[in-house]
Amino acid sequence: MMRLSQYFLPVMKETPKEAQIVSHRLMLRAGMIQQSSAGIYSWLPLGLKVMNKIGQIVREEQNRAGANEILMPTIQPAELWQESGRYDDYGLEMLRISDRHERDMLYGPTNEEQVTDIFRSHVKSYRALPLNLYHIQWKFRDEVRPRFGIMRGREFLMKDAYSFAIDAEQARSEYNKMFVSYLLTFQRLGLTAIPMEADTGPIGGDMSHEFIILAETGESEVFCHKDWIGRSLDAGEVDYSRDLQPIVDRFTNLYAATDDKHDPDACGVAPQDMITTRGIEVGHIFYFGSKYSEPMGASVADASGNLVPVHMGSYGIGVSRLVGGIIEASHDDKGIIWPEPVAPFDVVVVNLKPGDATCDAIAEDLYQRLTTAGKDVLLDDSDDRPGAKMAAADLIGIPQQIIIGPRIAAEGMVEWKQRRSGETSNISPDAAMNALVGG
Ligand code: 5CA
Repeated sequence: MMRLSQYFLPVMKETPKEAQIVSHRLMLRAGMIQQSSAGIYSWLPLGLKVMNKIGQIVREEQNRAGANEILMPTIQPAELWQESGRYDDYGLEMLRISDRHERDMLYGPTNEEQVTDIFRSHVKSYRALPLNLYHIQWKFRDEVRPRFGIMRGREFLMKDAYSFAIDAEQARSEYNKMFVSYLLTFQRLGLTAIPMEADTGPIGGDMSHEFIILAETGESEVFCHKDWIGRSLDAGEVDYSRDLQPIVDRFTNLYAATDDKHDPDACGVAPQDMITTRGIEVGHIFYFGSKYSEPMGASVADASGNLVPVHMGSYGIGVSRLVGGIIEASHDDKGIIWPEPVAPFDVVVVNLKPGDATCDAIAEDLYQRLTTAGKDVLLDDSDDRPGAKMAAADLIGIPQQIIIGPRIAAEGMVEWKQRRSGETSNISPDAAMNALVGG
């Protein structure tokens, strides 16, 4: 619950010139973020609230899949990366720093080494496996071309999970758990994210999928079968204690590929069935066996007592990128349209004429009643012009609006507007309670 008069929501009327894509423009206009330097942003209350909601959904689905939440530092010692051999390989994308004792440190671009160090300190037997550790933490990558606001930032929030398994078969089953949990996570966020076979880049390994949402402004060109549209997985069908391979097969049998993997001759999809568009990578999962465990000595005793390096995988979700990705997938010419699960508020009550006794009474009453009924409500009690207030309500994309102007208030009515459909109707405050809360 929040009163706009007490909320820091620096909405902009003009379209910012520096923003090339719609999500960046809308995030700036809706007062969600502010640039600090290239690719580095402050998160303002509205932006932070949405990002936290996304983070919480990601967390719930990771926990459901059996992963353990931890929190590793942003600053890591260079030694760990020298052990794995990546200190030199990672190149200019890694921000290297030294502390007052001139020890080499770095701002983590990812955490394979750090988590392998935690693992090897504690786990000595196959009995503790499989194990999956994850965190939601800031990363820094000194991208050559940071752009599109928080979509390709230098500092960004990532969920990264790391699985440890005794052999390739157990590793595959860990991979499958994350694969399926990603399908459910993105679905809860109101997105269709399509898993596509992918290159592994600096993370390495030989099995990998990118999860991509379709959007014209995406950075990668993608090709997928038209039957992908509207596909979903029923959460009730997922039991993490069982073999998930049939579900994974179902979601990998239908063709989808990024341009670096696409082969028009071998894809087996008729041209009229193929969608060619662009996409945003919101998640990426990897299986890389013993790439880190071997050089770093992360071995455990197997059932016959032999020491074997563990099989690892890592699984990323771009939590801050998703804020922009969701806007790319859900907006109109008036502004953002938040899917309900990530909306910063459930309802905005717009009092068009604060100071008018009737408007004030109805607005305050609905604000209290909706809040008591468990809704997160923003009350626009500001002194702006009515037109500006209605435009701001559309811009910030809260799913339900209750608009209270002096004319209809005098008749004891309010206007109920649904942001997505644009449908409006004049109803009594009691009917509004019914419509928004039910019962
Ligand atoms: N260690 C692995 C998995 S945990 C890893 O780092 N994978 S990644 O490089 O593919 O990144 C995971 C996700 O972070 C990507 O899918 C993307 O959604 C997000 N991401 C990567 N780079 C950026 C960036 N510069 N700005 C915003 N999000 C990014």
